[in-house]
Amino acid sequence: MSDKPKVNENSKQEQLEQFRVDDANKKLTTNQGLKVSEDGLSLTAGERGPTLMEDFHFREKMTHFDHERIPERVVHARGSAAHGQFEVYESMKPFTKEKFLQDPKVKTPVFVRFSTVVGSRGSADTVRDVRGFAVKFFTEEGNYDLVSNNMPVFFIQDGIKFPDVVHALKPEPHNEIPQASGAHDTFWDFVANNQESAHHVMWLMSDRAIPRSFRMMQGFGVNTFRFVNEEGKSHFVKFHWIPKLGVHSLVWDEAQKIAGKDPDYNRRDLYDAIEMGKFPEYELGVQIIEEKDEFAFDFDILDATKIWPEEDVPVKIIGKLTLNRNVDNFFAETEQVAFHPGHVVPGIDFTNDPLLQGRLFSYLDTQLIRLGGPNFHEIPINRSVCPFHNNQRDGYHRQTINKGKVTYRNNSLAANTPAPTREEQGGFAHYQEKVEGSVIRSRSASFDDHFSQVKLFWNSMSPVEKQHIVDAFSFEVGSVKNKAVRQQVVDMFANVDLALATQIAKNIGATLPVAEESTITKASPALSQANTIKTPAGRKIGVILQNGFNDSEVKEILQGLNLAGVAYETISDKQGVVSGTNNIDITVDHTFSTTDPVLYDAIYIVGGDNIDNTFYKNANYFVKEAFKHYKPIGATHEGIQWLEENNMLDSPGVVAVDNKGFTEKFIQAIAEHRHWDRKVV
Ligand code: HDE
Repeated sequence: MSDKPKVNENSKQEQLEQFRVDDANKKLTTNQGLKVSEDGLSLTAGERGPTLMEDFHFREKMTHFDHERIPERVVHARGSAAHGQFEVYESMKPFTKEKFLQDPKVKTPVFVRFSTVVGSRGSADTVRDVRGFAVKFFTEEGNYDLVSNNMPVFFIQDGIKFPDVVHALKPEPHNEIPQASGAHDTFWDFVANNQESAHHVMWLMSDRAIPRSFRMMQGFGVNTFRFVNEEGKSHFVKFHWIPKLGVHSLVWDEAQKIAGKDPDYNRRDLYDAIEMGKFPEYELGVQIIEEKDEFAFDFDILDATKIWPEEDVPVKIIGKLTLNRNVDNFFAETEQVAFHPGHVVPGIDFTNDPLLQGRLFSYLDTQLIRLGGPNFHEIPINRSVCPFHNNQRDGYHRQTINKGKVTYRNNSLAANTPAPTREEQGGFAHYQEKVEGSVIRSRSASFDDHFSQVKLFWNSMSPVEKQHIVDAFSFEVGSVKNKAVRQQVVDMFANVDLALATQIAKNIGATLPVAEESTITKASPALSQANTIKTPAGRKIGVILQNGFNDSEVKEILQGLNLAGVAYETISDKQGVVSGTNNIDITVDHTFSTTDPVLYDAIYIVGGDNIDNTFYKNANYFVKEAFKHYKPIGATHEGIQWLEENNMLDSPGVVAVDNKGFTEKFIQAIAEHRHWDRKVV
């Protein structure tokens, strides 16, 4: 590889291309390249005799299989990833010298992995949990990892408590129950005894914890970083990813059902969207605080349990991330990718945020055990697109064949190379922050307020969001067996809002809390999903139809939906095709038994002229579930009659008209996502 890299959006794909292998239509060989004459019978002494040791093909095949698994990630084990690119809208030169943030013409290749945190690799996608949003930028100066979550705060303030919170949250150790859920004693015991967790817990009880799609959730860098410019001037910075499709969630009943009906719901959604060419997009936003304003806020800007309210520190949109290619091999790419907040490039640096400092140790360490040694940077997905040279050698699975005999510095045999690069010439040099202090295990009092911003969050929620939070607490804390823990949680959240805590107490049979009402009235509208982007694009609807449907009308409606970016699947009682009144055939994607209403954002009920009782009953189930989950329902012809029978016709989000205006009205209803003002009994 040349030492003068030219990175463009294809650089990573070109690099990966040399590692991609297509085994189809090839001869079967051993790993040594030997062609094999038989693959289904082991070598035995006689037709009914024992297997022989010399069967190297059997031994190689079985041994490789026996070693297929690697340890799953200790957290964020379940994930899905995609390739893409990042472009900056305008030069960020005044703030940072990061090369990939200078020139709008530069498209930087990226690899992004989304994840849940608590569950094992095979757990369901739609559990109540934080979502990871880790982005690896392959820049010309090396890899930069922005390892984010879909919630802007964290449970703890200091990295040293991470093993504690994760132990408490993971399935309980004596019986490994429950999987991928915080609804158990140890988690809430941790919460009640670590009150700094209040803010994050509130986010976890909110709709953010059950995102509709990875394409419809925000990402937050959580920790406070630094931008450093050419002049060496530093600004504090927080990162935000904002999805172009808006921020949308499932409802709890739906999330639980999807966990059974399609545990791969979010993974499939991401994969399918990219296969269909509906590339997910997110804008990158930054909040910037000048060094002189470090102490200008009523919270500590280095405290990861705090947000910087957007109304006080505006989010500046600076670029766009597009995911445009699925992985070819899940293990090689998604499983083996190794993120680390310490993978930085010149222009970005750390702060003394004590959570970040803890992370800087953990991520490198965890890769050593998970990926089997110190050479994980050589795994194709992890390789930087610029060259790397140093005196590190050997170790498990080393692939580079370093030439020469000099593996040390200082040396004269290789003219003292590989040589460091001075900062002015592009070498990374840590920001020269002045630090002083006694060696101490103690935290500044500026980290002590654990409730004001939780109240800010609560105040910012819409009535529906508030109700969902109460319901979530009632389910989660209600699942705790230990009554004392339940009571402690109620008393803890009385510090946030008395009405909230009282409602939880009533629902879970705890003693009503006694506390002074918080006096904080401030709200941050940016926190509410009610204020998010509303677009029909990216949604998937189920179309229920049967032979004898009005085909020309349906075709037109489906085309209209397609143009608005809405994907659809057709559902009937049998596989094959359904024929319309003018003999136009439509392929059936699903029968009532291979899909479920919870898997769609909306239902369009068309009907047909051969509706028997079973079809009617199945279709009714789809409509009723969609109705209950506040989803848009569209109906024409027979469909209208069915809605009438169910008393749904005049409800918000139900579009039932036999005329030209249908498509437009239905699209508007779909864009709304959910119709909360609907009366659901
Ligand atoms: Fe992580 N985290 N984390 N984390 N984290 C890991 O690294 C850790 C934190 C996040 O898709 C691990 O490779 C500590 C905050 C994501 O591969 C591990 C602390 C945020 C991913 C680790 C935190 C994150 C991880 C496990 C507190 C949001 C998945 C496997 C000091 C900004 C990356 C691995 C992927 C993964 C440690 C807190 C995000 C153990 C010690 C805050 C998205 O190293």
